[in-house]
Amino acid sequence: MASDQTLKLISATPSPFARMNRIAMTLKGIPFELQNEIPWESNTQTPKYNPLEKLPVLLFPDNRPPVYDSAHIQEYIIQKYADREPKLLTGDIDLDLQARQMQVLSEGLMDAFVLGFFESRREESKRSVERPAMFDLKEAVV
Ligand SMILES: N[C@@H](CCC(=O)N[C@@H](CS)C(=O)NCC(=O)O)C(=O)O
Repeated sequence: MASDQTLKLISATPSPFARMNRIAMTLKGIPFELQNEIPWESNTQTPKYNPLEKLPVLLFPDNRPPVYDSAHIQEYIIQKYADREPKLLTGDIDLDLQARQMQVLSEGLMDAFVLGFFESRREESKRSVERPAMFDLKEAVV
């Protein structure tokens, strides 16, 4: 149940970035309120909190500056709630380096996928003729 003390996550249901933070907060049992948005619609709140106008954004109940970018939010969750299981990282710097490497790679792939998704939805005449074939989702999905 949301209260004035609850963290709020600006999210979109299909967003793979927000999903990582939602899973982490849910696994750790951190109470939070979801504010679902469609980030490219005119009523999105993201420009108020993130100059890059992207979600997810984590909002604090005491009006501290919000945190944006899923990786930073994830790092905050892991460190702030380090005493809660599951730990999500091991505390071993070399093992955690591998986990973070995988995270960076996944985010890079998701960035490319999201950009490709928007490119594939543009009017045919406006789409880049040099776009990689993987950006044609019909081909990529099949
Ligand atoms: N690097 C960012 C990427 C976030 C991202 O691309 N979010 C998408 C939704 S899945 C978005 O808000 N796009 C809005 C836009 O590009 O205008 C992160 O990890 O938080």
